[in-house]
Amino acid sequence: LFDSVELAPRDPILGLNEQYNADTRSNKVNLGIGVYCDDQGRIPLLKAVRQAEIAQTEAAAARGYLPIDGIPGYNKGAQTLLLGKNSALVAEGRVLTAQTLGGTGALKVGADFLRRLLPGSKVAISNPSWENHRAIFENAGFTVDTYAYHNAATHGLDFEGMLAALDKLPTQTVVVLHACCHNPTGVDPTLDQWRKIANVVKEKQLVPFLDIAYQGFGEGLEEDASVVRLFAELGLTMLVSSSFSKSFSLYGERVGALTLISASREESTRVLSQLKRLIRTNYSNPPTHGGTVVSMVLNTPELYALWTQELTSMRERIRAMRIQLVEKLKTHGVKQNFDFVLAQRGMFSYSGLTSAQVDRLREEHAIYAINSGRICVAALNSRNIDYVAEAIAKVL
Ligand code: PLP
Ligand code: TYF
Repeated sequence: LFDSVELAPRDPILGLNEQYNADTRSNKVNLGIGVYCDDQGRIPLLKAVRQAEIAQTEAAAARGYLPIDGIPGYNKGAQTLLLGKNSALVAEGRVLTAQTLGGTGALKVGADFLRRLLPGSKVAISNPSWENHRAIFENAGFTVDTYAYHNAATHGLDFEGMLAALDKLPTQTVVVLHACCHNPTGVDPTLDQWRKIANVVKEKQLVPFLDIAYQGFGEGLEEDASVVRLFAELGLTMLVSSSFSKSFSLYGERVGALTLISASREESTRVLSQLKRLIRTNYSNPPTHGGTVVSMVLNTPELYALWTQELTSMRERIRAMRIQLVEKLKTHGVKQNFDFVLAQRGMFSYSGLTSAQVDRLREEHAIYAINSGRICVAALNSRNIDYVAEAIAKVL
């Protein structure tokens, strides 16, 4: 039966992670996968999460099936994070949310839904983008093209190129946009640039699919939702995939949400019924644990306050690492200007390192980065940053 099955290529990021885990060198550093580590190099268990988990364990609640679209308080919490406390759209019943298996699950459910709705449409993702974007939409049956995004020469945004590319897309093309903390580059448009992007999306009748996997890691929870709110204010109907994997440090719990903004309450009802049908025939309903924890944190004022403090600490630690990396590269004699690292946001930096330099970092220094030159700044800490800066200086 399985004779003809070919070996599939590994996911470039998860594959590199396996290679890192198998490396026996004691000085190894993993700047590959996008995971936030604290200054001790560990994935933190947030205090707010721990408190919610203790309360949940003490409550010894039964584990019945959740509704197909998940926990109502969770979905409400996800909507509030995106659109704010007093959203008119929410009040009008135009916003619908389903708890999903991570941000990946949200993208997948959204992709399957759109494929049925728009069989003639293509998808456009940024060049470059998170590798899984292409894979998810292709796997759902779409042809995936790219729009210009990163300018390697300036280490910034190719804004003119991006606008021109979006302007050329056929009507009803699905455009995947990173709402903040672009993965892999760390380069985000300014709010003013986003206004122009949103106008093109509206004029050209493109279908925006905003991906927000790092809310709170850019400028703050509210600030990082600005792009979603900007699109919403323009009256655009759209899809949004949220991931709480990073912001709650709950990677393995698969906590995400798919939110759709429709034209009316009545339309929302029809759309949600179709989403539920897709989910039912896929994984039936989401798991209880992570969703319950996130819902408790989002809906309990004290836990919410604690969580936002912890999220702020994570964001500020990454920022401090960016500053130190740039300083230490200078200390180690690097002449190139790395100040662009300070302008990037979120967990990642497109460092400008070549594939050959990344290979040398791994082979000679046990430092793992993505071949594109992407490094995870959130994996730097006070113990490894000198070593990393020195090694980068050596391979440059
Ligand atoms: N979207 C982007 C841009 C990401 O970087 C990630 C990272 O994992 C995801 C979506 C998926 O998130 P999750 O791990 O919650 O599936
Ligand atoms: O980009 C990253 O490193 C994270 C983690 O298939 C990730 O988003 C990477 C690859 C993948 C799933 C998650």
